[in-house]
Amino acid sequence: MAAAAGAFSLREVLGAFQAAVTERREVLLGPYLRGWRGLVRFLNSLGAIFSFISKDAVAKIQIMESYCGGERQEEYRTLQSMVAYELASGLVDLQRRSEHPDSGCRTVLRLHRALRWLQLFLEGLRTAQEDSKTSTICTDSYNASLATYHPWVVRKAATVAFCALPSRNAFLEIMNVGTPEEAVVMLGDALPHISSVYGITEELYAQHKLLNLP
Ligand code: 1Q0
Repeated sequence: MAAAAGAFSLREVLGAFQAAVTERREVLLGPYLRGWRGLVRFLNSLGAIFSFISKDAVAKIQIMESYCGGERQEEYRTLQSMVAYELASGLVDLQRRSEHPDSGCRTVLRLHRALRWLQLFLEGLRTAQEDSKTSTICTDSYNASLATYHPWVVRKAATVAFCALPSRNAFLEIMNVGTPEEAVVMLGDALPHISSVYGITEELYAQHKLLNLP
């Protein structure tokens, strides 16, 4: 079944991550944040139990959108220009969150870590057996990525919420890209783009020693 006009389709969301990478391997913040907005919309459609996750994601997206639409918007066109600008201007708290608690660099780092979860989750979803549990795929991906950075209480709440996820086939269907088989194909096409955004960001942050920003 094709997605109805105006209906939510994850194809567009994943397309945003594709559009985020330029030929010069820069990451454009506009499409990057659009991709996140779409993911949050999808998360909200899964139920109120996920709202503590989407609230945090939205707060971070909003911080970034305000930079991207603000006075220094040229500096926030790409991830590369943002890192260069914030570091050169002393706008990043490197040791302790104090004067610049919401720098673009630390805010994107949180989304970047979540993107690793997404990459693992989608890969798990794509390659799992038909009768696999989405909650298991999600928990495994989370434990192998984001969980490292979360305190016990957040890990507990996240794991409880994951139990509310629908079965793998139902999940593939609500992605609204056609049959589960078509969704699997779409995931195979989309994943290299997400991996590319993830890899470029990881390299940039490693280069500037930003991977542990408080
Ligand atoms: C489908 C299930 C979604 C599961 C999402 C997994 C992430 C769990 C994260 C739990 C985070 C809880 C709230 C707060 C955390 C913050 O402390 C933490 C650090 O920030 P800070 O400022 O305190 O240092 N924040 C984060 O780690 C950011 C977390 C952002 C999570 C964004 C998840 C967006 C998910 C979208 C759903 C995608 C569904 C995938 C299907 C796509 C299919 C093509």
